[in-house]
Amino acid sequence: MERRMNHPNALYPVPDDFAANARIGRDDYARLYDASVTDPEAFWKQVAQRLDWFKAPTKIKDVSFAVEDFHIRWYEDGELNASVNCLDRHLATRGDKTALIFEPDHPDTPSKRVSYRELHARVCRLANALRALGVQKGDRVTIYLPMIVEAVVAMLACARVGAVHSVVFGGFAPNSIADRVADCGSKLVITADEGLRGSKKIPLKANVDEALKLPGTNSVETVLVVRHTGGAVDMQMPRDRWYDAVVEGQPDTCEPERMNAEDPLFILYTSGSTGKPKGVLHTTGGYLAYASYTHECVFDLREDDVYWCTADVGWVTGHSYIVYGPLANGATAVVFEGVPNYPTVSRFWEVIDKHQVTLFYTAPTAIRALMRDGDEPVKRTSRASLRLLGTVGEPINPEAWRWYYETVGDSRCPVVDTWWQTETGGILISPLPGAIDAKPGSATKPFFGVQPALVDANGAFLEGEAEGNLVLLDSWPGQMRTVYGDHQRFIDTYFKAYPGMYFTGDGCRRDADGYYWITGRVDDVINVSGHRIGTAEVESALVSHPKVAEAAVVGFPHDLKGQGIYAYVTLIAGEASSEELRKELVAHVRKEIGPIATPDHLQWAPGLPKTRSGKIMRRILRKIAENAPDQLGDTSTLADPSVVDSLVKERRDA
Ligand code: 6R9
Repeated sequence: MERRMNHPNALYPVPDDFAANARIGRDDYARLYDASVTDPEAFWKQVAQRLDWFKAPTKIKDVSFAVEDFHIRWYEDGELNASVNCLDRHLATRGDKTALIFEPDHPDTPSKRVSYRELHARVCRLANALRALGVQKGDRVTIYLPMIVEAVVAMLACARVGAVHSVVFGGFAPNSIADRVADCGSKLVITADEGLRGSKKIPLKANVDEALKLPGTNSVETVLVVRHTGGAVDMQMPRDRWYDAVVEGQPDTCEPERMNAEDPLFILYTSGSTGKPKGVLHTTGGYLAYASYTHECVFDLREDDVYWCTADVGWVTGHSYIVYGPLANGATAVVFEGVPNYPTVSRFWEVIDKHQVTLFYTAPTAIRALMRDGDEPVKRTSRASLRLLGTVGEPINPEAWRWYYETVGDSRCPVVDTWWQTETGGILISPLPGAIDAKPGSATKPFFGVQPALVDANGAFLEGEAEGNLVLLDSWPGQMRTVYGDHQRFIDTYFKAYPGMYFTGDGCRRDADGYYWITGRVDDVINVSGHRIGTAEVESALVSHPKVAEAAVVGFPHDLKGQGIYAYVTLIAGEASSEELRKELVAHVRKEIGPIATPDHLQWAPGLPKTRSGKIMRRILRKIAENAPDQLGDTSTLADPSVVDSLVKERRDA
């Protein structure tokens, strides 16, 4: 954290030429923000007009965060279809415009352009095939695909027939797929033979096969398999069907389902501080209006922009800012299958030149990794097409921000540091690039309608310059509506800590200019390279190993990943620690959850620091992991203080 404070007030003003032509200019922000919070009904009614409705909403907002009368409804009498908004309505004016540019893993493989007309036809063919396979409005469909055009087609085809998609990131292991399939009772899974990332093959279909052997997954009737690499897979008949065979011969038009604004659009699983990942549920009208409106304002979208968000569709950023936001806006979006450092560390910048990308949106972890290789791999490319840069997923340290701004953007392009969450559906705190001067490391100011506040541990409001827990005082249309299958958990997780407010789980500082600086999670969620991992998930994976008696997992500062995973493991009596066992346990976690949960450090712990009531004191474990034993704080409530001394000693000697 210290590094962020280097130049706390360095201001990067909006470039004049950018401000002059921006959608939201310098004078607009205060006026529109004011309007959005004084009369939200009128404001969001106006915003809803950007969508095509079968039936326009007359009821705009009906929200109560009070636990006893809890409800969140936006546009509740409106009717629309998300795929119609992303496709059909563009056909008359943008039919031949490129909707997607597919850039494959290897640069020698040809890229492909898909027009709005072609994307519409492909979505309709798959939607017809889904209906023919018995998928109906309200059914759940799991999508486990690489970053290929079919991933976008699959999401929109679900939306067309009113099926609720649940995209599972390709980096998750069979157990994690099975948990997610079982939790929502998916009827159908769409996958591919294999994925490709940096020339490495990912056995997607084999992972699905493993997952569907696990208990709780009987709901799955059909598995559609996209032929992508051509790698060999086992096809289990009649369950498994080739994607190309089922879409073959289907009509290229398809009657869209009429959805109520509050009908579910998708479920996306995300990690919380306790238990299994939660199925975050987003609905149709509010989500789509919010994703498209924020995409237009924050990226200052123009008709001829080429927009590239490097996220994976397995995360919310891919949902809102590769698929729904950009396509609802009729934009041209790049879909990139590969990784930033393959075949070389210039890949991002080469792709920007190749496709003349104007708007580029990536994660701080990628920026930090590429920054390590110096300026030359960037400077040997042109990047003249760029006009705006964005970041998302974790706090960006000012050094990385400045390198991004100066080296990647040649000090020409505004940087938007966008803070938001799976739960929020879209960006909540971010500069508007033509209106708000940037400060490296700050997400700056709230978007329209968003009312952030800081509270202390007791829920008392902190005014002015302050640091505390970040809460939101009122709803916005893109807010999640429930945890799938467990509405009480939704209320308990987000609305109980500070009654009447949404608790984000993030810590935050507000400076004298009213700028917000997100400091990171204050709960037991670790943010590894922008991916959320619950400490409880890693702990339960560890204790599922027969030799492990107990485990405690914390985050610690990591130069590249932002945070790394630090695991303390107590073995069952009689088991001896060894380097081999350490490797085995790390591999076990990868197998149970997936590579993204790989522990960076695993320390043997003869005992864990606990209170007399048996609660593990994570605060102490975090300090030991940080190698800051002088900052352990109060240890007087420990049942056995000597446990700490031995952990500290072992950490120091490691
Ligand atoms: C969109 C996304 C959400 C958590 C969030 C916060 C962190 C995201 C950030 C940021 C600082 C930013 N986070 N963007 N922290 N500055 N610009 O990442 O969703 O995967 O649900 O993660 O990520 O801690 O609470 P998700």
